[in-house]
Amino acid sequence: MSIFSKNQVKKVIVSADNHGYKPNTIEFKEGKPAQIKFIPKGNLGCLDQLNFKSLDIHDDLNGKKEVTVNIPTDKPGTYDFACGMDMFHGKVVVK
Ligand SMILES: [Cu+2]
Repeated sequence: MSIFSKNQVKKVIVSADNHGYKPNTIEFKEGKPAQIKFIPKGNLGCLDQLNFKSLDIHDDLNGKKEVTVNIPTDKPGTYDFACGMDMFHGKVVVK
């Protein structure tokens, strides 16, 4: 057993392009540190804006290699995210 395993951050890569987010549903375990790395690809259109309304996170993907979002896992819950025009959606489930 690694001494690092308990606090190791689980990272999930989500690609964003003008067709949406892949994957668009991400699950994390309650109590385990969690991050999503958004990787912008190609022409983003309105996906250049990333909004996690329930976490009050609003970020700009445009021109970036990656954008990391820390997900709180202290309690179970669902956090929706969306593009700048609220057309493309994804969700994060902590359980
Ligand atoms: Cu959009």
